[in-house]
Amino acid sequence: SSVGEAMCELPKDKSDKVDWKAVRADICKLLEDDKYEKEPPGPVLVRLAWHASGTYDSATKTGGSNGATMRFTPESTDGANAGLHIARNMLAPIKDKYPNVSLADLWIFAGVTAIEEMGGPSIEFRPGRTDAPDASTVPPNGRLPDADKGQPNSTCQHIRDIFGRMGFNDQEMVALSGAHALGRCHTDRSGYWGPWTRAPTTFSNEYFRLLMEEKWSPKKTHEGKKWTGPLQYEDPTGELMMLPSDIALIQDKEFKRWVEVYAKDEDRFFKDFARAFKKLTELGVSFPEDDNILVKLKKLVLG
Ligand code: HIF
Repeated sequence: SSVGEAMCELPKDKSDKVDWKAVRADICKLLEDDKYEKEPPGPVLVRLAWHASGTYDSATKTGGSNGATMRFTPESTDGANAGLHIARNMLAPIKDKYPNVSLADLWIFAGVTAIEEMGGPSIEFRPGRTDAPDASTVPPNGRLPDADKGQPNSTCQHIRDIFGRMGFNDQEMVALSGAHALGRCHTDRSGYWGPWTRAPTTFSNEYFRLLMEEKWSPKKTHEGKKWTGPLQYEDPTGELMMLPSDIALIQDKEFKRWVEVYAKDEDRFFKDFARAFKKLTELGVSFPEDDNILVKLKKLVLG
């Protein structure tokens, strides 16, 4: 019957044949590689997973992590993605070793693994993303957030516009923001400088505690000279930083309410973050296991 034929033609999900434990072990090896002692790869891998996902537009159902479209222009040249070729190149040998893993899955799996290995919550990972064969589904540039858009009065609006487009509410936006406990800004990538916390390879609620407890003022100098970069904030030691979009979270009553919650309750932060990050990285992805319900139903009916 035609139904029977359709069943035979169902695409075989290659990710079924992947030894994900082995892939994970190779990602862990990369995270600990002495070659990157000065700046461990964890944070930039998290940024890759987020930027691959953060192009999603719920109105047109375009963008998102499916497709691994950041391999193609114009997405690879979006200013917001500066420096992410470093993360993509780090993962290339792992892709070569496991040809059945899509790059789209690998970028997300690496980010999720990095969060867990840096002490964060475990985040449920589902494989099933496929790689777009060409640039025809690349989203337009400009969908990722700007750290200083709308200064000084409508930075919060910009954050709500961008993350609202993906389908997030205020609480989820603040929960996600805690990932800035990780990593740092690079003057040759974004123009900003410095880390948010003193433990940039430890996932914790430190970002929220620093936002609440430190006095943040506009950065004026850098290494004894006048700071000529974009507006950013620094703590009294000048060693830590916040972007205007980070400071916006304590300038808005609704956002600040959640900053306070997460500063006080790390378990709550971990729980909410894990859920929001999974949602972020699954935007626009349809998983074979969703289809499997139909396959099972058909089998049940047809025997
Ligand atoms: Fe980032 N983010 N982010 N970010 N981000 C940078 C670095 C990291 C924004 C701007 C920047 C999120 C939201 C926003 C990480 C993870 C997440 C940098 C510095 C900028 C400018 C890049 C560089 O110079 O290397 C803005 C405006 C955001 C919206 C408000 C997410 C929540 C916090 C979604 C998220 O998960 C990580 C990790 C890094 C560190 C990368 C590194 O190489 O160390």
